[in-house]
Amino acid sequence: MPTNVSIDYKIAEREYQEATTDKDRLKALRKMLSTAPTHKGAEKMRAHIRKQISKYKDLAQKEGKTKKVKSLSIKKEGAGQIVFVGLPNSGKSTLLSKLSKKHVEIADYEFTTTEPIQRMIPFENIKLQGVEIPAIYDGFYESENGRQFFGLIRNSDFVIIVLKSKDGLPILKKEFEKANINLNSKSKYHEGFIDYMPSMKITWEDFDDQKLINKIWKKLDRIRVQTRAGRKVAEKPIILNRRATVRDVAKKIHKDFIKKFKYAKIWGPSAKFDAQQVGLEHELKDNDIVEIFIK
Ligand SMILES: Nc1nc2c(ncn2[C@@H]2O[C@H](COP(=O)(O)OP(=O)(O)OP(=O)(O)O)[C@@H](O)[C@H]2O)c(=O)[nH]1
Ligand SMILES: [Mg+2]
Repeated sequence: MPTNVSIDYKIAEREYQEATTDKDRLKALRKMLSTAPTHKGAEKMRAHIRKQISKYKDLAQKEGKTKKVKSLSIKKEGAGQIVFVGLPNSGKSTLLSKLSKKHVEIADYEFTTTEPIQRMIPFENIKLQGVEIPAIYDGFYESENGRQFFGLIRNSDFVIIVLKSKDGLPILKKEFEKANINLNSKSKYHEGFIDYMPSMKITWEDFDDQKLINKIWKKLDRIRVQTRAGRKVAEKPIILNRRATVRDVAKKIHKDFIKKFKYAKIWGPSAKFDAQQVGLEHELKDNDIVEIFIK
């Protein structure tokens, strides 16, 4: 996939990913085609867009005749949004209920959960947002809300694949491929038509593992940092991406803090000793405490 695409193309591509109706998808795809690179190396890419256009042309016509789809989105909250996906009756609700310690409807028949449900999962001094996605099956992507549910997954920070047995994997793989989501990535990024996302497979034997949330948090690729002013340490940590620096903390507190920055003092895993003085480029670690001094 050629990467030297124009800004206009990137904007059109974003519009395509965020579109919630086939009509909007079609509009965005046409924009993508008109702004795509014209050189020979991009021929495959243009052919792919053309193919998508003809597909959505059909779908958009059908959509016009049926009722409008309702919005099934869930607002992001907490230190990271984790989605639970799996086949029907694979134990998604059971796991979400265990981790959140809250009630979730569980039943021994299939398709108990028909719309996304969220429960906050407490972990030490933070909360993660757990979201159960209705069961995935052969043909899920093409189903009424399939693309919208995949939109939710795409927008999340981490995917947990809940498995009763490994037999379920081929179906899941096929549906995720249709949605252009690759789950074999260490971090989340987007390239060409594909969304790369971090994920983790969980089977029923792992359910009682108290270390599970810890493991999920580590794989989320984020860190939490508490700020300090004088003797007071803020209770609620700031959530940052892994490899974040003091500069990122300063930026989050106040936009003037970078200009006025004198030095910072740090405590915790990234500090050589308590109250070590560091500059803006110092890389932080999970559970650090930072105090910023300004001019
Ligand atoms: N033996 C055993 N049964 C389990 C375990 N976890 C879940 N179950 C059972 O598996 C069934 C499925 O549970 P749910 O949690 O509702 O599954 P789900 O994936 O949310 O199902 P849908 O929402 O219908 O897609 C229930 O009957 C649970 O009691 C487990 O660790 N061991
Ligand atoms: Mg369920």
